[in-house]
Amino acid sequence: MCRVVDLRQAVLAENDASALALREYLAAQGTVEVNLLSSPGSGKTALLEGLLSRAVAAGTPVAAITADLATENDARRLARAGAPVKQVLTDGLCHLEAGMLRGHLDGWLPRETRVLFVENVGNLVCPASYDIGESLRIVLGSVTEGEDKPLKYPTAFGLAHLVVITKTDIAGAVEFDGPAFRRNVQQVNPGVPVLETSARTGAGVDELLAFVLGHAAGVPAHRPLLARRHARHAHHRHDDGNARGPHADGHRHHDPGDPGDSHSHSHSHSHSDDPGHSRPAPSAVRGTAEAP
Ligand SMILES: Nc1nc2c(ncn2[C@@H]2O[C@H](COP(=O)(O)OP(=O)(O)OP(=O)(O)O)[C@@H](O)[C@H]2O)c(=O)[nH]1
Ligand SMILES: [Mg+2]
Repeated sequence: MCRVVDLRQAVLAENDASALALREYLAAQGTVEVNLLSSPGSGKTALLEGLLSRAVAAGTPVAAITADLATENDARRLARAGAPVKQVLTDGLCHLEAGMLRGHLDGWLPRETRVLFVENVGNLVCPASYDIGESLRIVLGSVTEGEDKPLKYPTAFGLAHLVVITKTDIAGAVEFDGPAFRRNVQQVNPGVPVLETSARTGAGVDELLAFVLGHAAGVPAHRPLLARRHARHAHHRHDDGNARGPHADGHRHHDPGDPGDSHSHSHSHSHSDDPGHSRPAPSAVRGTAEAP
């Protein structure tokens, strides 16, 4: 048992190191990565199609990577938007890892890309523990999945910077209880913003894009991540012995060095294997979301 735990920690630590390198690589060229997580069929690709086509129409340089165990279906759908798109096949793996993603970006990702959207493998369990170099993690829950999913998958929903309710056009037909879903989200992730969307009608898609671009605008083109992280570790550091990986205890970590971060240090502790924790200050992101 101990060996299994040790092995898992080693895998996550290796991934964290790759995520740190990837984040720095992206930061150096001014690209912000957005990780989209949800269970299969929640509407990641449909929503991403809407986001990409709006961004392309506005002249914003965006790109997308979509990961699946099999088929290139999603890449074909996304390519219709006119942005650079790449399909990653994970060879049976139920999540993306930072090193794997990096290998697909090298030589492909256009340098001018401002936002790189990454559609993770449809799964609410495995991908939740893997930092893939993102600065914004968006977790989707569709109205057809039930209001209790945030409680059943607290790691996934608990580590989101933004939760998006999808397929609201059919909420009535499935008697989706929005307030209950929102309560459950807040239980595992207090204060996280929640947006409602429908890829079918387009409702909420402009707001979602504005949220993402508002976040990107707050991330400088080049961030001296290592220097900041070392300073933070000198400030507070301990090893909580968590065998479940980064953020698996459901807390979010905001980055005191991020621009717009004017609120006090609100989380209770930090991990010693911190590379996944350069995510934006939730309050800074929230402020963007609530802007009219
Ligand atoms: N009514 C309705 N259907 C939707 C909406 N978004 C997606 N769908 C449908 O839901 C199904 C799954 O959508 P996808 O976009 O493929 O979902 P996904 O999360 O990308 O799925 P995986 O990549 O397999 O995990 C498709 O049949 C879509 O047409 C929506 O806003 N409203
Ligand atoms: Mg998809």
